[in-house]
Amino acid sequence: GVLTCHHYPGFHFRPRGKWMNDPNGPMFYKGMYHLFFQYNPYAPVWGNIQWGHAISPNLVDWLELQIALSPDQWYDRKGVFSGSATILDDGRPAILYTGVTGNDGEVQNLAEPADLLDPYLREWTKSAQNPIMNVPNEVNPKEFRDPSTAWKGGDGKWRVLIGGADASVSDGSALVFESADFQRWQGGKKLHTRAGTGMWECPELFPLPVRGTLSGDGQKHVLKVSLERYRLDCYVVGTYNLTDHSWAPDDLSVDISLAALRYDYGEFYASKSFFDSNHNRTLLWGWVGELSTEAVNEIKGWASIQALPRVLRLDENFNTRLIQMPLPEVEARRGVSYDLVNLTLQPGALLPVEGIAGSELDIEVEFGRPGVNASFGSNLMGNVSGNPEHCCQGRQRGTGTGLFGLLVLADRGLSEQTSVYFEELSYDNGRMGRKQELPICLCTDLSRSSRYLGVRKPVYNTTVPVLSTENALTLRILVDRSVVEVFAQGGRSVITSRAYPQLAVGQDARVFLFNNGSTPVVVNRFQAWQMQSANIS
Ligand code: DQQ
Repeated sequence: GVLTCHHYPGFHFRPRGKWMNDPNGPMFYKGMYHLFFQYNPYAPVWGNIQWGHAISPNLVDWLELQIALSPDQWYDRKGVFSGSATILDDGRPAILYTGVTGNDGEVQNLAEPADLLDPYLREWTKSAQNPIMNVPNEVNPKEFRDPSTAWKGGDGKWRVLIGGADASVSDGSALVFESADFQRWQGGKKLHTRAGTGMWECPELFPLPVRGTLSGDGQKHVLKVSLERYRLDCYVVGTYNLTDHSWAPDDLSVDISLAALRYDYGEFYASKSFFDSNHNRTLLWGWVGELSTEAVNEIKGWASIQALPRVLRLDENFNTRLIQMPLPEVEARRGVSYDLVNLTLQPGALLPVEGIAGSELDIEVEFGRPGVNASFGSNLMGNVSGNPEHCCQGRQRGTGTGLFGLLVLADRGLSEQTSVYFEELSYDNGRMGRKQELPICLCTDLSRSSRYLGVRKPVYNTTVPVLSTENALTLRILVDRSVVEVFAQGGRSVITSRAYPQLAVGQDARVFLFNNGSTPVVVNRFQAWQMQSANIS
């Protein structure tokens, strides 16, 4: 079958051209948000990479502008790769980006607005000094890319991170370059490195305020890298030394690796944060790819979207973790709504929600926790990380005391359904002779999400740490035609996925509540809104 226009998102950014990947250079400048992105205007596949550009007053409605940076110099003729924007002391923005040379060398370049009086900053001038950094000896010159936003230290120097790997592309690192004037850069020392993690793409280091503490300098610094080898974005909360400008993870057991925490346990990569001075918050963008094959993308003519921006903050309860919540501005798109309270789902229940339908929805639901166990949380919650083996495998393992959630993008006959659910497992640990509780699992099961061929339908899983004092589990689900973004327990765990229904589109896209566990589950509150599409032109 052929995929249809039903899958084109309504309130997620994507350009009118064919292909997009990483978000680049997000910033707020003179009342306007800017988003640049890795862009191929000619084909719905990666290639011809340049910087597209769009602006927005509210991060929801977007106006796409002309190409900001195209491959027109010897140092970027094979690609204008990822980079970031920095607002300089006098308020001027500057862009640092990676160019790919004719022989695949990766070099760092500076670009500045051609006309500061143009509020849209449509034209950018590349510096006559480009390229502006030398690749360190121990770094592979073909694996040296993706400058971060720069930060200024107490010593008055700008510092920036570049991603790198060694000659065998085995050890990844984040390299620091320094500059007094943002024009000439020196250095290349490692801020952080890990053997065997492969190339570190799109590294960044950014502060987040610590609430409720008066200790230290009142902030933590988060290192984020995109692990090319595993195609996942992981982060580590750590401490930045203001004197020697070093940084170290707070908890070494969750240092950058497969054991580190991830922003998202679904389809989400090459993310980039920025400080939104308009609202005093840190926002995160991320590239969400397609789960369809290249052949299918050729037919439908476009590929990739940007995730809805997320607000980032530190988790006060689990101090190595971040909380992520969808951009509050998107709530202005909420239209017709429907709610339910105090609904008991008996074991085996599968209940169509009759009051609302659609393929653009915002849903909030709170479940009472079945079988709350006082010992739960205390001994296991501290070491939740990575992907648990026991999650989201259906009922085969152990006896489910909980397996409940929602179906979205489901047709009435349920031949298509995207299943989002919690799984609270308990299994008999024979050796210990007692029941042990596992952390709560969060699952997005796409295995029945589409009747079309040529799309991948994985089951995504992760865990959600839950305090023993919390007696409810919450989900926030944003459904946007082919996008399903799930934020569990107030943003402690996130899974973004893509689904391509054939039947479950428009008013035929229904919502169901279900309980496949062996004990009743109470839906304390269910609220859903139909979403109005954004203006993206
Ligand atoms: N995408 C860019 C690179 C970056 C990668 C090229 C990450 O700069 O390392 O399109 O997705």
